[in-house]
Amino acid sequence: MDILKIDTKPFDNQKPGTGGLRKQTKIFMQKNFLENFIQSSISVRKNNGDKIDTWVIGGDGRYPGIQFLPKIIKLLVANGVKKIFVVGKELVAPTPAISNIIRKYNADGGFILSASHNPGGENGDFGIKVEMSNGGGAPESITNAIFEETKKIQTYLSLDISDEEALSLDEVEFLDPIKDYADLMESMFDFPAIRDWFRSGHTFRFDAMNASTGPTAIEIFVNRLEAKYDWILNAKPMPDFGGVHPEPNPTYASEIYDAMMEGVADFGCACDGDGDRNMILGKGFYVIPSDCLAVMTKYHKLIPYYKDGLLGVARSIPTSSAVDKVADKMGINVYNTPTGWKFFATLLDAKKINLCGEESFGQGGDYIREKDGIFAILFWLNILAKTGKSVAEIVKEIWSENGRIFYSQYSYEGVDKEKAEAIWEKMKTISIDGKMYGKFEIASKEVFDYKDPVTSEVSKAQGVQIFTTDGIRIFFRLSGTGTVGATMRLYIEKYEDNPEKFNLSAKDYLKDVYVLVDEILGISETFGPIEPSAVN
Ligand code: G16
Repeated sequence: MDILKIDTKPFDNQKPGTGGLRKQTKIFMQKNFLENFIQSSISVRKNNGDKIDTWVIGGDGRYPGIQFLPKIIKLLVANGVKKIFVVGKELVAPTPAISNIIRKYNADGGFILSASHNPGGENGDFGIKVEMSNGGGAPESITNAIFEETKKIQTYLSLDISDEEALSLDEVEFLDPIKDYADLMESMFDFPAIRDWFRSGHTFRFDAMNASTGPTAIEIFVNRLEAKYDWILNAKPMPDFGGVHPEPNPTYASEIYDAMMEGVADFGCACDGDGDRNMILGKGFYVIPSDCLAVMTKYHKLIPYYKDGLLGVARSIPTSSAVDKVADKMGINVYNTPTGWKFFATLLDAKKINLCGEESFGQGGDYIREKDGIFAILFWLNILAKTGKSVAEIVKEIWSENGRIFYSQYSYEGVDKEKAEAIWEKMKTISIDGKMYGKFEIASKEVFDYKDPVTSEVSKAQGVQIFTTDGIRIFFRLSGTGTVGATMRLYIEKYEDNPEKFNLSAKDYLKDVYVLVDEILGISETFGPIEPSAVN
């Protein structure tokens, strides 16, 4: 087979964000855009002296992943990769199942063709998650090096064969990851207890949002746990997710959210495009992801996999401190990391933690290095089955034991980039300690820099944190996963110990804080009258 050296020109917009490179699909369709990024990623691993013998390619099935597949195969083989595992029929598999394959087959790395929770299709987004041999996203040292490489790339390698021939190369093996992943889940959770919970008449709904988790959900929930087939909604993966925005939160997963608020089932849940995010719902009750992590921590010993206890837990810094209250009481260490699952990986690898989670609808553990929607759902089913309590009872019990952390995460998506960046720059440098905003006094404001406790790698300016004298915490950062303009993310929390207030909605309880944030950041002043596009 002849190796081709193909001339190309650098693109200046290939900086990976929070979870890989994400762009509008039409940007990815530009000539050589994909090849440049893949070649740059491989070159960085080669230049590091890393082995690149075995590689995994997976994806959430979004357009045009399957068309990109032969191009990636040719590029990898031309660069010396000897074995390529292609995961999932039509390249459809949840990210956690792909992470599992990378680990199981000792691959040296992988590419996941997914823009996660972003909409798909020709007018949606596409992305590439760059995976390491531990089955997790590349750390910043690697993604920064990839970005540098993309700025100077002049050639990429390929093979002088057709796309069809590429798919049948000896180096290529197609794998169905569902059985491996379902077996893994069955080994971790109490499936007989969950089956009994279903058999005793409890009801369930899972919304796959026309994305990658449908077939895996049918195998696990229906075939192995005896849930009814019609409890699995939108289970057929589609390349454009049928036009839905596959993000499991009350704003975008409103079909299941509204049905659960009307009490359609005892337990409801949803996963995002690539199956690493989840939303948890009880009958008429929505569980915020921060509280999910607190619940998992409290009940971890009910899970066979965690019966010997937790080594530690971690949360990203914008996540609420609900888990800290639970973990403190149980004598479990809590680590705070920046946003981005890759920051948990070093703690997991070093066995400092074995459970972690984020406000952005994700939890996971040490068995893989990606967050995992179905894992979180099974965790809940296991808890419901073993305690016999309802979702609302479980969460409210934690509030009455520890006080409730009222929490809200809201976003201004796709706003003017320059204006959003100006607010970010202002917030990093502004000095407001001691300043009054109406009834609120600012106690302190700090820029959050992170030093990885394992590698000592420093990641600067991961957000701005503001505390008021009466205990409000505000966190602000720019999203690293949006593809149009900029997305400003805001996170607010306040601790409350008066049980009479526990049943208030977070939106009502925090209504003055939304106004305070607007004033401190100057959001309306900058953008004019503006409402956040997603409030969770
Ligand atoms: C990715 C990361 C998550 C992170 C999220 C934040 O998730 O893996 O760890 O919390 O991005 O997104 P943003 O920067 O927009 O706030 P995913 O599910 O998009 O791959």
